[in-house]
Amino acid sequence: MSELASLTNKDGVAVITVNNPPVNALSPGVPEAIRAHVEAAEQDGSVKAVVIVGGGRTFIAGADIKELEEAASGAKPRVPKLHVMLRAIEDCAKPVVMAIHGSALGGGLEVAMAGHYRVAVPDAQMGQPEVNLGIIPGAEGTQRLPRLVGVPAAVDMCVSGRSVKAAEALELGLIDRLIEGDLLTGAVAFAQELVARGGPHRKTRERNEKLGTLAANAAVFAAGREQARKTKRNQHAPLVAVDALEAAVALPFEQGSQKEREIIIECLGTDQCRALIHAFFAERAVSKIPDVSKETPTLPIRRAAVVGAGTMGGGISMALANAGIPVLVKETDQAALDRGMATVRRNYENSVKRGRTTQEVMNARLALIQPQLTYDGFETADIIIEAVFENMALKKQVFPDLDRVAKPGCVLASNTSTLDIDEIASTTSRPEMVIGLHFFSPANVMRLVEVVRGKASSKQVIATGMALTKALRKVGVLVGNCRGFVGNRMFFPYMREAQFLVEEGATPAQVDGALYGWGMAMGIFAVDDLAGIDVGWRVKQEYKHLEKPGVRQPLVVEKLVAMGRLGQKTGAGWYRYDEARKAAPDAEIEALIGETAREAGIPRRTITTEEIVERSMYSMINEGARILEEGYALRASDIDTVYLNGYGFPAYRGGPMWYADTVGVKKVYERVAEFHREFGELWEPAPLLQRLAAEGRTFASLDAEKSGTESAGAH
Ligand code: 3H9
Repeated sequence: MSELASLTNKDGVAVITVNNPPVNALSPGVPEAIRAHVEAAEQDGSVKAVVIVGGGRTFIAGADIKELEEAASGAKPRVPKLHVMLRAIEDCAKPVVMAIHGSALGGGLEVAMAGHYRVAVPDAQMGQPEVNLGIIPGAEGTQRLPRLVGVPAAVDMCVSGRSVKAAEALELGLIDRLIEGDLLTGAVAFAQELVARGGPHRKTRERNEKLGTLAANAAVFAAGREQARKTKRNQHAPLVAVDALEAAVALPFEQGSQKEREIIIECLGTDQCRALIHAFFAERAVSKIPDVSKETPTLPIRRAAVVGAGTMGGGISMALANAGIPVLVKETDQAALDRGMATVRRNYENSVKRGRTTQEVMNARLALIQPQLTYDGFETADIIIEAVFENMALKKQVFPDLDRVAKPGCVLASNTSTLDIDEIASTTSRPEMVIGLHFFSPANVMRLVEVVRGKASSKQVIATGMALTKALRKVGVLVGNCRGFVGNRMFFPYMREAQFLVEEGATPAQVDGALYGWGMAMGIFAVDDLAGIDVGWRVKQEYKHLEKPGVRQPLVVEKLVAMGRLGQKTGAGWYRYDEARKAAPDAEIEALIGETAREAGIPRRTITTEEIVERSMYSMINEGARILEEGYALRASDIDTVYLNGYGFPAYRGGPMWYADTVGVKKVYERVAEFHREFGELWEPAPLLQRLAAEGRTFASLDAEKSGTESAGAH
């Protein structure tokens, strides 16, 4: 029989083990193999019960997303059909017990729910995360889940995509028993108890007692749709997941399943689904670095040190402590150190208040962070992360000190967001040990870390930086050493256009409203106010010497800095803020913008939402194309991953480069060329954008073509 699942007999219990590493996805052949073994077990007189278990690290992580990708792209219009296998399991005359460890997600949970019983180890996770891929559960999950856990919990799980741990699953009725010891032994024992107890063994599809009526559930469905609109803004799948769940209540099982199938097929045809599947694989592609193989040995990071206890230093220390890594934090004066530690403590206290962590965990984490004013103990650190002000002169003072105190083999990382990592490395005797680790604020929360490769950074140091981001449960993206790296280099033109747009007649609230409505997590002016207007301003000063005379520069920001309107922290920036830091448009700013434009002779006009979105997105994409061509990002999909995890770009649009493909590279190029004619040299089309447009190609095709052949920042 197929190797994708094996069958053994354990004291009268048939054990079917799924073997499709790494995550036992239901790839072609797997459902067939499971079904064949179930049918064989049913026929075998020596078998009294069946246990289905996942081989390796997990139960079943779902349908094969590669297959879904093919269906969504139209390459293979076949939606995986798991129903025949599910029916064989559920109709088996002998009790079928699902033994769950690791993850039972999507199709994995759907398989589990077709069994008559489920047992799980305490850290097993179960969920229907399909909405994160722009689809709904498509193998009767929307029909069986409410039958097991009730309608409200099923709506919550299918709309949010969140998974539940075994203890919650037990409470909900999703599983029947927790197994504390060896899973297989416990599952077989449970199956034998069932045999001794005798039937009937209920089919999930026939369990209607938790469904209730449409009328009784009307408020639940309304709340589910509201939850979808709020938490999955602009997204289609979470809303229609509620339709499918409604069908479970309104219709008999067969018809409800049919409705579910129609909905998933419709979802698979959407841009949102294609974009979200792209985002899934893009995030996993970042660890594939052509010249730094997975086998590259990494340096163990057991102890860390951070220089600077400001917003970034404090957040980075928390991220390290959260991963169980003890960290020394150094500041130059006691007041700054106390301020930094007070913020760290407050952040943890807030997490406890919100129920995200416990007092015990908070205490343990705080105990891992040691504040100090000296470099004492830095010689024991495996990595030192510098997080001082974004100023080259300052960094050049710090790194020689680090070089002096660090042990050989210690990684020296800078959290710079824009500065030249090679210049920083040149102040040490060991540039091969230096890399950038650009965390995003708040560093204890944001997933993105740009791992900046200097020209001398060793492969081992790069592999260590990437491994550390994984250990911190973050997404590390390798980028080359150019001004602003990937994220901020693209953010500069995005910010520039936003400021030009207000000078030409839009208001900050109008620009932000257009971007938020389009899907960005926040408007760009709101972001600038949150980060501090002086932060971007200081960076601009570092590069002032590179500005070309005669080329237009934003004019208002300089005035804001001079007025001390630095954003939320000063109560005013692009907006005015109340005590609760709630933003309101400010007539004073609008007058200042108008006056500045008049003085500079910039004609004011009505700006449309479409123009705001196009100038914002296309300025980013044009710069992204340059970055790609110059080799500072390995793949277009890496650029997307940066934007999805660090800049609040909506995942259902796939990232800036994927969005360009969705709009059509030719169309984007043509608009960029028009803006070039209208606004001048800042809009000069990137040669790569022009070439792809001429050849009728996409950024995705470029990734596919060059996969495995180039390296970020190789030059
Ligand atoms: C679904 O089930 C629809 C159904 O309703 C039926 C419809 C008809 N397929 O994440 P990792 C690969 S939708 C294919 O690094 P971890 C992944 O690309 C699905 N491949 O591991 C990577 O490959 P590579 C619902 C998959 O330990 C490797 O496995 N299910 C799949 O950090 C390791 O992955 C989900 O959405 C898959 N289903 O995390 C769950 N899953 O090494 C998606 C993973 O070549 N998966 N791969 O880069 C996950 O959330 C995580 O992978 C998991 C493990 C938590 C399971």
